Amino acid sequence: MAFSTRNKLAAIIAVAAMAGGLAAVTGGGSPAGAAPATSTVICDNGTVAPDGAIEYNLEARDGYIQEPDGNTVYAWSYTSVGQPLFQFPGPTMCIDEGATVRVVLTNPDHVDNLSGGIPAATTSILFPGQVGVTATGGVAGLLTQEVDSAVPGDSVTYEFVASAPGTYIYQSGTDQAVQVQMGMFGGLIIYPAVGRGFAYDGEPFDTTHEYLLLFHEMDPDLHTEVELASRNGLVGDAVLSNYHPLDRKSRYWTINGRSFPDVIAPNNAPTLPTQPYGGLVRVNADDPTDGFDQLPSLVRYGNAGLENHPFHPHGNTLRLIAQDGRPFPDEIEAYTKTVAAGQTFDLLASWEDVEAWQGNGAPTPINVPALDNLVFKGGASFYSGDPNLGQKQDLPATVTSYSVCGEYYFPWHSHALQEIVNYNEGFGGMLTLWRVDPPMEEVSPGVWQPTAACN
Ligand SMILES: [Cu+2]
Repeated sequence: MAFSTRNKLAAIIAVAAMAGGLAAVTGGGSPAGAAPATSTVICDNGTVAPDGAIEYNLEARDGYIQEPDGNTVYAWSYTSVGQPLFQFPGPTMCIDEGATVRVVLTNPDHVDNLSGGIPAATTSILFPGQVGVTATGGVAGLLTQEVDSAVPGDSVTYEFVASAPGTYIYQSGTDQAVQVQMGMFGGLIIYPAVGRGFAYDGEPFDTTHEYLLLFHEMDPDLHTEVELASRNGLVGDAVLSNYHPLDRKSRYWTINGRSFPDVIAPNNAPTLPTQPYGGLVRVNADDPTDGFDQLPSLVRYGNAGLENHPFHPHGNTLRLIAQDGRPFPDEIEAYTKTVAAGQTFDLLASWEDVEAWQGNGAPTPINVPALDNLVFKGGASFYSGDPNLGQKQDLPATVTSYSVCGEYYFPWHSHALQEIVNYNEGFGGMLTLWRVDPPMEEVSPGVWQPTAACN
């Protein structure tokens, strides 16, 4: 039980600490007060080709992304053909085990800074972890077949059978120190044959709470060099002639292409038109006495960057079930996991409501700091005013609480603390929150729904 009391204190400390950071950094996205309900993974299921293959038509594109400090960064990525806007990172491919996957990559004519193709000479896609990938068309590159921008209409077709369920990334296989940093990566999820409610065989999760967190970092100086070269009409290898990967100094660290606090804005936030994927993690607390078996949330990590990132939640440990799309024989209690460049992890996140913190049980002895001693820097807080889950109390009139229904918020971030900044200003960068909502409610016999006030 000491465990739970510590958690509760951690929640209070966490919200007090985070309030200042949010107030100090105004982002392109809306802070959590906008009830970011829609941060679950957005699946691109592709289209079914006449031969039954699941087909994706992707093109290399350039465009701009926003950083919370007001900077914009020129970037490259993969975008579905026909999609009007550039997107960063590329679409998340969701595939069922056993499916044949066919990805056709093109690089349209580069239109100077108007979101056309990328001005690199060649580009490509690698599918790490997939077995028997074939690549046809284009020109032979070092690692795979590449689209040649000198050949109008050139394309490469990659094909493989989705044989191993799990979490993967896909990324450029061409001049990777440049192209992957420029943003040419995306997520790939293969669901097991038993169904999309399972991470792996025998690992069920709450399908309304599935999250993909893709890590990446950028040196904007290098992006600017590439942008200026393309604006000056340089194409192909000339674009990269002033690009020195060994001089790289990262300034922005992102989750799903966004830096905190933009990370916690909802999916498809209109203020972040080219960065559609949110990164807030949500969990419904499990009340062990209520008769409802709350399944855990599934959180998928993928590191598409060049640096390793030690990543951890506050408030509770996680259950690590797989690495690089390969399940462990037994789950492992996990706290800080260093996610190496190119690596993926699958973790289950849950919250045991062991003391009926939603206010229905006996009061828990806990010393809550007096309100005067809680820091409401900038007048903003994630604290509800009440330590019990699902309860709210009045806060000082000068304080705006982002708490919707008395839910808890905890940081979940890179513990390389120089990475939770936006160009040296904290809090920012590779940081998200997780939000613990009260247990589900039985609205009629056998029918369980999230607490209405939390939606
Ligand atoms: Cu921490």
